[in-house]
Amino acid sequence: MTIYQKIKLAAASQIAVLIDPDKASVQHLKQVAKYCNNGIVDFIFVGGSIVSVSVDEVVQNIKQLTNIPVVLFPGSPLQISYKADAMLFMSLISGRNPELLIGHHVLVAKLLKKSDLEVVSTGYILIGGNKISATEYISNTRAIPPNKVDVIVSTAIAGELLGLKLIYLEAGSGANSYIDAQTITEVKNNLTIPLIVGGGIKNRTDFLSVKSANPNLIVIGTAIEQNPDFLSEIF
Ligand code: 1GP
Repeated sequence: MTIYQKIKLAAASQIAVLIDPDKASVQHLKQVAKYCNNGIVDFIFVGGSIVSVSVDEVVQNIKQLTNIPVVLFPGSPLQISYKADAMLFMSLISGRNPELLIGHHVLVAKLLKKSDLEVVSTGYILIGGNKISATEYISNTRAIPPNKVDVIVSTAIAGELLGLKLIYLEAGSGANSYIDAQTITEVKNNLTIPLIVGGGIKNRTDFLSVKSANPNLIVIGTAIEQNPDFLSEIF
């Protein structure tokens, strides 16, 4: 089964832990791997806005600790590792920065085409309130305001119609608020492709709220960075 099929076919929301390569000490990875190996975590995502270590090495370290799929969630083309199982090939469709809509993709297209990496085209939609997230700043784009549900839904539909295979609703890493269940449901009801949701999940209540909308995959980063046992607390 491909990674894409695994994301698409699960009946209930699956969980991905986002590993920021700069914060991926072996000790932290070991703590996270414990939850990967007992079936609580379905995927490990690897990526960040700014990275100062080798993503390749981080992926290799993860691979030594667990067999669950490692999916690249690259903040830039510098974060590609052919040791990963798949890569989200993200187009930042909430923004109007051509480099992040198609430019960076052109630079690495030939390399990806001849690699064995499973490449999953993903419409990345950044939703944000008053606080400017690192993603918003670095990408030089504006997030869609959370109350503009019609714009969020229309953007997701446009992504599907353009042929993208996944939609990722992103509140931003460490965001004050996660994406509300009603918005997720509205988007989900308008899509036939799988939906990933992440950003700002800080406690069990936040997690259960996102889960109630049943997206295909829920991504958690910061809360697990701060406390790997968060994973045992949310169920
Ligand atoms: C960020 O969606 C992910 O890209 C996870 O966000 O770090 O807030 O969990 P958090």
